[in-house]
Amino acid sequence: MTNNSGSENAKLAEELVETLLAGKRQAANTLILDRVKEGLPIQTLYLEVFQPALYKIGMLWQENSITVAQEHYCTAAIQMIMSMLYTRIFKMERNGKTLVATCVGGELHEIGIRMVADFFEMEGWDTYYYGANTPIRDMIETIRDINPDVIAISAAMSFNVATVKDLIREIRVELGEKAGKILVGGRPFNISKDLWKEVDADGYAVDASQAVSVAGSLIAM
Ligand code: B12
Repeated sequence: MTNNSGSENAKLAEELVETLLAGKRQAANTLILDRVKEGLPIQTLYLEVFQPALYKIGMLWQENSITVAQEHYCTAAIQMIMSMLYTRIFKMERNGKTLVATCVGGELHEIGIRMVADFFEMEGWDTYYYGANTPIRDMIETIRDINPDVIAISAAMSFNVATVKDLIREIRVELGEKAGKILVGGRPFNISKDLWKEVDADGYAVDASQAVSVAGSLIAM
């Protein structure tokens, strides 16, 4: 199994962005799937290729070098390529642990929490991924039904941090001790390192890889 070096992965991320900005999503698909067939681990692909590629796209968009339409095209294409990987992601042996993963209501950035859910899935967890913009009421009912070991909550926009806090408060009020451990993450939590404590979470992780290890320590406590 080959595991590309950091610089090779950075080059691949750049090539992916260039290919997508040239409007060639089929070529981008081949570029990535070929590397995966050659042995590039999906975890490395996510964190060292897709994540930096998306951050780059965000920067280009922020500085008006690309249009909103180009950003949407690139984002949709990366999600399409991610979808091609599930036959590999779902193959792992189960470990009996369950994760619920969601964005809060109003939060439309869903790829980060999707990566988090996929990392847990690849470690053998049964994952329930709800994506963007999930209302508090529905999440409470879902968590009650599923009774997960860990609840992963994501916000990319700082204006959604208050909703993270509301959701956690409701989980604690309604489910008390029975609620699983609550992990938060996303851009505002990466910028302000103690913010997770202010929203009354049990833990925080900087990325999808660290999320799995922090969850492991939380449920061992
Ligand atoms: C794609 C994108 C969108 C898409 C999202 C589509 C989708 N289906 O997800 C759309 C077009 C909807 C969008 C909308 C907006 N966006 Co936007 N978007 C992005 C972009 C380019 C990529 C996001 C992404 O997928 N990143 C890659 C993932 C993998 O990274 P990540 O989210 O950080 O996740 C990792 C970690 O944070 C962590 N993590 C994340 N969640 C969790 C949860 C837990 C529990 C744990 C442990 C860890 C964890 O693990 C993840 C994997 O390692 C970013 C650029 C950026 N820097 O991210 C801008 C960005 C986030 N957006 C931005 C903005 C401004 C907006 C809008 C306000 C634009 C507008 N004017 O409408 C809206 C807000 C929408 C809303 N209400 O949520 C800004 C935010 C700036 C700021 N100061 O906060 C950014 C940074 C772009 C920029 N440089 O200006 N956006």
